[in-house]
Amino acid sequence: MPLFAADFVLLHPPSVYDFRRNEFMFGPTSDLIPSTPVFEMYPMGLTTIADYLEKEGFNVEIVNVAHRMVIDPEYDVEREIAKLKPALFGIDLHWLPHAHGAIELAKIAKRYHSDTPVIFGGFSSSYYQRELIDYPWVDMVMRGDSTEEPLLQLLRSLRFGGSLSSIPNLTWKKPDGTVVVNELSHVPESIDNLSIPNYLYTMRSVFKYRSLANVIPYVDWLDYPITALLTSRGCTLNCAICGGSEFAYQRIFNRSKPAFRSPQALVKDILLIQEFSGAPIFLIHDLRQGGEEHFQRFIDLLSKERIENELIFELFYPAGNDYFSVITKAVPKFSLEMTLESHLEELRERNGKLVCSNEEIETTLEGALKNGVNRIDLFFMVGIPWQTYRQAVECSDYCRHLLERFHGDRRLCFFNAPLAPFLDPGSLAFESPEEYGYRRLRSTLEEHRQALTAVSWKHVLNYETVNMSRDDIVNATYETALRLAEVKLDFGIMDREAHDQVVAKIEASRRAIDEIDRIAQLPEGAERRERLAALKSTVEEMSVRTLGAKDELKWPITRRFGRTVQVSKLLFKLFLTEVYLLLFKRTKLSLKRLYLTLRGRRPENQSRM
Ligand code: B12
Repeated sequence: MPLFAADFVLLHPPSVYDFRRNEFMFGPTSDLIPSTPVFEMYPMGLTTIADYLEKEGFNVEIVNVAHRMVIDPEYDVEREIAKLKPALFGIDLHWLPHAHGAIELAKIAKRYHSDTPVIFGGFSSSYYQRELIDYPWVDMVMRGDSTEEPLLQLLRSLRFGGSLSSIPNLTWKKPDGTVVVNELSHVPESIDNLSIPNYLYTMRSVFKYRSLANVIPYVDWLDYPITALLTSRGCTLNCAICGGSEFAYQRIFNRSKPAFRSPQALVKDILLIQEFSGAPIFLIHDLRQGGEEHFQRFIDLLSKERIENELIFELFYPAGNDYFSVITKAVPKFSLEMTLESHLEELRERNGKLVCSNEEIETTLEGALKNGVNRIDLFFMVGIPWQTYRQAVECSDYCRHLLERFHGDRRLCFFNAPLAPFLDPGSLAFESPEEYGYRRLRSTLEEHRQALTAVSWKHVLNYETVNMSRDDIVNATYETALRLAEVKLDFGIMDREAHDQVVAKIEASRRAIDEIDRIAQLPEGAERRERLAALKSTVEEMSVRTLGAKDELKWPITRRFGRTVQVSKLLFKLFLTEVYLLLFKRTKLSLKRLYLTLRGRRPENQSRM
C-alpha cells in the first residue's frame, strides 16, 4: 500500500464512449446545462466520497475521462486506465445517458486489471442494480444517495480483510457468481458532515494527483467558474417526470424524507467558495422545502456575513415580497431559476411542479424584479405529461405576454428544451406511463445502452406521448426555439445577427434529422457509411447550444476567482491538511497493512466472503 498511490480510482465516463469516432447527433439534449453533449460533468458526490475516504487515510483519485476525451482528441483512454493500479475502480452511472460510456469503461478496466473489482454507483446504478450486476465487467453496485460510509467499510474490507455481507447498500457477487443484495439501510437523516460538492478535496487533488483536467467539471469551467451547492439529498415534491422526486427517492434510495443540509453548513460552504471564486453560486433545490424557519435561519446567518458572490436561488413555489426583501438584505446580488415546464396551469398541475395560477407566477416575477433581482431564468419543456404540440410551442406567446407586462424587462430570460434524452427511470411517469400520457419505448438498462448509439437524438428518446410522436417532440422543440428567438428579437433581447444564427442552426438541424432518417432506410453498407460520415461535422455542430444563442445561459461574471491573499491562505491550508493526512492517517493505514502482510495474511482473498 504505497504512501502516494490511489486506493480507489473514480472514473467518470462520457455519455457514448466512441463519440470521437462515430457520428451522433445529440441535438439539444444538453442545451440547458454547462456540459457538452458528452455530459462530461461528474456527479458532485464523487468529491464527497473522495474527501470522506481520504480523511480516513485512503487515497482517492477522480479521473474525468469524459472531459479528457473532449479536450484532447489524442487522449488514449485504454493506455491511461492500464497505467492505474488501485484496489478498486469506481464508475458512476448516475445519469442514465452515461449507460453506454460507463459500461465501456468497465470493460476496459477489466481488460487491463482482471483482478481489480469494479464498482458502480449513482441514481441509475441504484435503479438498475440487478441488471447491472449481471454484466461480467461489474463486480459490485453501491446503492443509495449517501455512499460515503458504506464505501469506507468496503475499502477497509478490501485492504484489511472482512466480510462483504455486512456492508450496507452493497450488491455484490460471490466467487461462484451468486449475486447478494445487502440491505439498503444506510440512509442518513443528517448529511451535515459532508460538503456537497467538496471543493477543498477538488483543489487538494489537483496537486496531489497532478491533474487539473481530471477534476474540471465541464469544458469551459476555467473561463466560467460557476459553483453549486446541494442543499438537500431528496426532495419533497413529486413532479411526474422527475427521477429525483419524493416517489423516486423512496423507490430507488429507500429515502422517505429529504436530508437537508443545515443553514450553518451551507453558509460555511458559501464562505469557503468565496475564498477561491468570484462567480455566482447556485443553490440547488428550494430552501423553503426545509420549512420557513430553515430558510429564515439561513438568511439570518447569511446577513451576518459579508457575502460578495451572487447567489442563485431555485423557486419551487411562488414567492412574495417578504421573500425577496429578506434576500436583498442578505446578499449583494441574487438571481432566480424557475422551471415552469408549461405556461398552462392545467399541465403544471398534472406534472406536479409549480402548481399555482399564472397570476401567482407573475406576482412572483413582479416581486423579484422590484426587489432588484439580477436575472430570472424561466424554463419550459417539450414532452411533459398530456401536452399537445400546440400547447408546447405556445409557451412563446406566454413569454411575449410576460415581456409586455413587464415592459420588456431584459432580466427575464426564457429557455426551452425537450424532455431528453430519457424519461427518467424511477419517476412516476416512467413507472406508470399510461397514467401520465406516455408510451414508454424502452425499459431495461441494456435497451437504453443500445439506444444511445442511435445516430440522432430523435431515435435515442425512450418515449413518445399519447399526444406527440417522437417526430412531433423534435419538431415542437425546434419550432418553440424559433418562436422564442422571434420574441427575443422583437424585444431587443437578441440582436438580428444572433437571431439569424439561431434560425440557421435550427434549419440545419432539421435538414440533418431528415437526412439521417433517409440514411436509416438504407441497408448496412458502403453508401450508408459514406453518407453518415459526410454528416459528421454537421451533426457535431448541431449538438452544441442548438436552441438559443451561445452563452445566453451564462451570468455575466465580473471577477472569476478569489482575491490573491485569500487564495494564498487557502492553498496553505490545503497544504497543511495534506501533510496532516499523510502523517496521521495514511501512514497508519500503510503500517497496518504492512503488519498484516508480515504476519502472512492476504486480506484481498478473505474479503470476498
Ligand atoms: C443537481 C442536479 C444536477 C446538476 C449536476 C450537479 C452534479 N455535478 O452532480 C446539473 C444541473 C448540472 C444536472 C444536470 C443533469 N441532470 Co440532474 N439533477 C440534479 C438533482 C437536482 C440533484 C442531484 C442530487 O441530489 N445529487 C446528490 C446525490 C443523490 O448524488 P451525489 O451526491 O452526486 O452522489 C452520491 C450518490 O449518487 C452515489 N454516487 C454517485 N456516483 C457514484 C459513483 C460510484 C462509483 C459510487 C460508488 C457511488 C456514486 O454516491 C454519491 C455520494 O454519496 C437531481 C434531482 C433530484 N432531486 O435529485 C437531478 C437528476 C439527478 N438529474 C437528472 C438528469 C437527467 C440530468 C441531465 C442528464 C439532464 C440533461 N439532459 O441535461 C444532466 C446531466 C449533466 C451532466 N452529467 O453533464 C435526472 C437523472 C435521472 C437518471 N436516472 O438518469 C435527475 C434525477 C432528475 C432530473 N431529471 O433532473 N443535474
